[in-house]
Amino acid sequence: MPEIPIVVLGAGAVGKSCLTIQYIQGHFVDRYDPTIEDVYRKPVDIDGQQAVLTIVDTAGQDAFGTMRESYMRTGQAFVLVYSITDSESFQQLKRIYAQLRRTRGDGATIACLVVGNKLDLAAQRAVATDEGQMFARQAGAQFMEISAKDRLHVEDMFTALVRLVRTGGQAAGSGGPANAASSSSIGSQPASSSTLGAQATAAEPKSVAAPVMPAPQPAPKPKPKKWRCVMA
Ligand SMILES: Nc1nc2c(ncn2[C@@H]2O[C@H](COP(=O)(O)OP(=O)(O)O)[C@@H](O)[C@H]2O)c(=O)[nH]1
Ligand SMILES: [Mg+2]
Repeated sequence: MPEIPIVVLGAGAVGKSCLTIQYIQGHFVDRYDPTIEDVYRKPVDIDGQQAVLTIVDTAGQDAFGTMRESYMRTGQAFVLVYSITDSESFQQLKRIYAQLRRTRGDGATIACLVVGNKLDLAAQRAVATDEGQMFARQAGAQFMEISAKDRLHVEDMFTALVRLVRTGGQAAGSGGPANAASSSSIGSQPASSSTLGAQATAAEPKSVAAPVMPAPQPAPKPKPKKWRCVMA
């Protein structure tokens, strides 16, 4: 079964752990140790094709450290999260994205979703939907606003990401959920030819299935203090 390594990136306290746990375990955790870096494995069947998602919920104060860069290198798809109630988290996400761009190479297509979390706190909104959308467009990414707390669009988000990977990182038509607060499907950067290679998709390979990343490199992985692998 093809494995899809997904990395959840973003500033601290934007809800990376909550949205990941909500997706994997189906409940909202009010408090979660901000230093824990978890890896979850979840078998999924999306559009009749099976895959195993390996989701890294990144953590730590070392925002631009070696761990993060190593995940940026080996991930196949990225969830770029900010909180709609925290404009600093939006600015920080832009910096994280810039690092991702540098790490993957300027011409490379990156399968990523820009996600504004905490939509249930819209009354405390500090980042306008338009701003998130504009950033996503510049990044060639799809955009969604979600609530990890209310499980709003959490499932849709991972489904959209898997579809993005299967179409080679290009946003496929109007693939986003119909009722998402907003979703733009852009992503028209050409796949760099050097990234073309074998992507382990299930049966019925579509005509264009340009993989999104070079083969994972055997980066030395210093283990964070707390690290667990959780089977869904
Ligand atoms: N209201 C609301 N709070 C959230 C949501 N997602 C996360 N939180 C809260 O935000 C804080 C940080 O969440 P966490 O997942 O630990 O953030 P992380 O550091 O990005 O992993 C916690 O207090 C959560 O309860 C959400 O969708 N809505
Ligand atoms: Mg966390």
